[in-house]
Amino acid sequence: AAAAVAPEVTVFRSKLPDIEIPSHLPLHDYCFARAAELPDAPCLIAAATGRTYTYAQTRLLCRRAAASLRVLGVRQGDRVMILLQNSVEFVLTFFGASFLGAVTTAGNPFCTPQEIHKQFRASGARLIVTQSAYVDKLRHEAFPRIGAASDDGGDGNALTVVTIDDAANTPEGCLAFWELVASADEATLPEVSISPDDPVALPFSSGTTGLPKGVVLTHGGQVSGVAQQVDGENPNLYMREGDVALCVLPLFHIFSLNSVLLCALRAGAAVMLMPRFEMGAMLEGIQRWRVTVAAVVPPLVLALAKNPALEKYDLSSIRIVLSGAAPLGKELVDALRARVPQAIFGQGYGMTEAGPVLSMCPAFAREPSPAKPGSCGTVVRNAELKVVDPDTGLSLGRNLPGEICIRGPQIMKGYLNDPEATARTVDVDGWLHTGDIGFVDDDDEVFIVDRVKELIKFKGFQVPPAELEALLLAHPSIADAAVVPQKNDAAGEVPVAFVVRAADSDIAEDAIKEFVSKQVVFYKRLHKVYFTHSIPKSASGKILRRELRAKLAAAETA
Ligand code: 4UW
Repeated sequence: AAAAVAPEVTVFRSKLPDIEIPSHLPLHDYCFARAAELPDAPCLIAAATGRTYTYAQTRLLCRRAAASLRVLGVRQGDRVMILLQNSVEFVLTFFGASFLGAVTTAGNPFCTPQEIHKQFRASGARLIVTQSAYVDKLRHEAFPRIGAASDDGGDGNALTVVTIDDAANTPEGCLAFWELVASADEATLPEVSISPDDPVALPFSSGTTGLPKGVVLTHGGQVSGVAQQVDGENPNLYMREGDVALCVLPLFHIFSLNSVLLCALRAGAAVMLMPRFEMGAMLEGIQRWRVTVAAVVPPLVLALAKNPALEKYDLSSIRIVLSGAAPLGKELVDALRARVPQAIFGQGYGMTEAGPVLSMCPAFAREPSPAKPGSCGTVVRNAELKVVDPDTGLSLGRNLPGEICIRGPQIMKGYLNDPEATARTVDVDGWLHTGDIGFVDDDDEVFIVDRVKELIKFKGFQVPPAELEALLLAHPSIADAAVVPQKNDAAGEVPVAFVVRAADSDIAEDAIKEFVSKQVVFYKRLHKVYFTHSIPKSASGKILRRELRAKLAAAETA
């Protein structure tokens, strides 16, 4: 037999030279590397209170938070859950855990108790840092009883809950964050030896299929992911001291955590933390603190472009508008560009599992090069990107759409306790398969045109169809169901369901929608239910989602 010849692979790389990545450093030392040089530079700005924290103060408070967590029993490798809006306490808990070699899993505080519990249980966390407003969710029967480990009746299962509010408002059984930090002594912190392969963050993502899974991101991986954006002679995302990054996108999502918080700290910039999106407060904050780098998602660009109040604010400090997490159309950019004419608009393309950035707008570089409208920029440095035929797996050349794959030191270590899902996503050669369909053009720019994975994105938030399908199938009046994305101007995509009623059932659309909304966070709510006689499936039983999407598209144009 003829010797097998390896098929030719077209690999796309950055035109910028590779950089030296200090991946031996733990993430906290890497991110605070400039704290000694810039002790008095602003690091965190709490927009809600107007308080600012310098680099020296922030690093010290992070170490005190670490000492507090240690007093509460957190050890290397343990998981700590963060259930907070963007806040100083989020940052302190994240780095506090990192200093101990512990791992944080950040959840969306707006989720339902059941949704929070799934992440809590899967992560194996025993301690949650939250706000008193969310403590009732943690009193749900699914959770262990809240209390100190010593008064758990000896079963060792009590849940430690730390709340960030005024100590006077600490709910029963909970501990006050700032009391703990005030009495903590950073000098007691043990020396922990952290290897680049140790986990530091555990965001949840459904990836290309199925239910949300813990994505194991390591110290070395996150250092690499940040370095690819902001390190080197010619950083791809050029930030420096004096810059102020807008942090309004939730820190429990990887875009904000990595490309805003971690990147800004590494660069010596300040981070303006906004607890939630509120237009007036955001514009006020941008004006007051002279925000220079605004990380946004397309629905935020839409809201800004449409808002007449913009005229009343001085937004002239903004030099970069970085959009990601969902496609950004040219019309939308043009609509906002008129209001912020001095800024460079561009996109990054990220995925939780990819660590997160695959490609970034080259116009954000220190030595910028132009990007076309609609492009997601060029592949980051120290990484390889290829495009493969989704059916044959064979590599495709320029301008040919296929599944985008990425390889490099920044990608996830794998899914937590799920080697099968990991193997489906990262192949034996180390390529991470994104489930996104796109191409690379003659100028090395990446364009995303479609998605082959199951994921639905509502305003950039993940909506895993499998999760909604499981809820629907649990309803006695539903025989079968499939959930797919439908295009929507305001949200990008919304989840809609195809439902087969059980024999003799005449359940109505509203009843189904309500049944789902009671169990899920707002962005997972069904926007429409289409009743049908059967769900199209492949011979192996997989839902033929493409067929259902085509049906929707046909109905829209009809
Ligand atoms: N255009 C079209 C895009 C784009 C996109 C993402 O929730 P996840 O797992 O993760 C993210 C992360 C986004 C991100 C992180 C860091 C960063 O700098 C940046 O650029 C500004 C963006 O969204 O969802 C991953 C999926 O979201 C879609 C795509 O389908 C991807 O697999 N997606 N960015 N610019 N689609």
